[in-house]
Amino acid sequence: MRLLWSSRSPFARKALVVIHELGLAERVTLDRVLVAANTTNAEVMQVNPLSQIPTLILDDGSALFDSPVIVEYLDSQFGSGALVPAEPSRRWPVLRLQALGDGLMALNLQRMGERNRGELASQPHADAFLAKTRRTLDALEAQVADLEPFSAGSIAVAVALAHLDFRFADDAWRQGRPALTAWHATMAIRPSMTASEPVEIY
Ligand SMILES: N[C@@H](CCC(=O)N[C@@H](CS)C(=O)NCC(=O)O)C(=O)O
Repeated sequence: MRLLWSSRSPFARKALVVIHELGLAERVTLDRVLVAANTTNAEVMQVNPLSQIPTLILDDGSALFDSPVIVEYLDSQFGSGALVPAEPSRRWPVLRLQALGDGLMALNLQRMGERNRGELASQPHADAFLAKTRRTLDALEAQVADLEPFSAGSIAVAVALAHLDFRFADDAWRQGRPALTAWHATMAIRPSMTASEPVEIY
């Protein structure tokens, strides 16, 4: 399998963490690609018309995206189904948590986009993105018990928090959120997380 990926993409990191957790690192080739919201990548678009990463190319040449689809595919094919449980009482909380983590990552990317617009940046957008980020962090602090057991949801949240450190260290998201801070510290030392640290190469 091939993963179209970048070391600075949080969504791609989510897929990569799952690849490591499932012991698949030897079976997946990482293909570094450059994507951005304000351009297109012809190579990526051949298999994913959205020009987004992560995109997983299977051995038969077909492609899977986006990250929740890749995570569930890998877990169902190569894992025990524990990351995305089938049983409804576990499944919906996990998917909801994954949506929260993914949403936080998306907010980070939107904030970066706004920051990069320089003088054209919209203050209302920047303010709203930040307010949504803070509210999401407070919600996670209040429901930190729901981050266990380990799942696609907890992976998404851990990666999103690490991406905040990577791109918005000045936010100091740990301040006033001791439970989330302690939980993230235990996640950050997992081998799958240390093997996939973000790096500022595309
Ligand atoms: N919902 C998608 C979001 C993926 C996404 O936004 N990836 C970013 C990189 S972190 C990307 O491909 N951006 C380029 C673009 O949107 O054109 C997922 O979960 O995989």
